[in-house]
Amino acid sequence: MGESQKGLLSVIQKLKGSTETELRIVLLGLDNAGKTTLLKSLASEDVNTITPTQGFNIKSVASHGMKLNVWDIGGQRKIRPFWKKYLDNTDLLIYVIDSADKKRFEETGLELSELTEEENLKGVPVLVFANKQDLATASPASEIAEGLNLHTYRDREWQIQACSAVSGEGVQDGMNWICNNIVNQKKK
Ligand SMILES: Nc1nc2c(ncn2[C@@H]2O[C@H](COP(=O)(O)OP(=O)(O)O)[C@@H](O)[C@H]2O)c(=O)[nH]1
Ligand SMILES: [Mg+2]
Repeated sequence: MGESQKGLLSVIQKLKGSTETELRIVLLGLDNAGKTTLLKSLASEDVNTITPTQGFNIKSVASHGMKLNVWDIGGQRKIRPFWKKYLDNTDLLIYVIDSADKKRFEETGLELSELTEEENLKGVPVLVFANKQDLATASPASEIAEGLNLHTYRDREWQIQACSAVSGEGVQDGMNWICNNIVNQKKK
């Protein structure tokens, strides 16, 4: 895993250098997609849990001008109005998919397309992690991209990255994309 063990967010922080701007990331996906596993490999520092009264848990990492919020979406339509405010001023959406859970591809695709229509996520770049690639039953990232109609997303930068949050494979590549496309853009 190398660098990822130090926490990939701290690597981004270094690359980000002394820029004053805060980088706000939300990490979303259906339950069981692998978000918590991914978060642990990304963040070396303590993860806090916020429990807003509306009854959903947000894992949050904040340090050195970097803020990362993580929670499960799906089955939460009724409480959407409550979590919307946690999407404010988002610089990057990381969307995690269980590549081996074909039964839920349609559901996760719907959630993603609804998310991209949220007012406060307009034009926000999306990094999709096609997670659990270590499983023999995983669909390749290219198939998932097609199923999600990512090629129709013309109003923002997007990238799909095959990965395994468990082995760490591919995670660094996704973070490199963030560094090259988001952090450097923001510096300009
Ligand atoms: N094989 C495999 N299992 C994974 C991977 N990432 C997560 N998991 C497993 O999937 C389950 C759900 O992971 P979790 O991080 O809790 O998902 P969350 O609900 O999105 O936070 C756990 O049993 C993880 O160990 C992966 O890359 N490969
Ligand atoms: Mg979780």
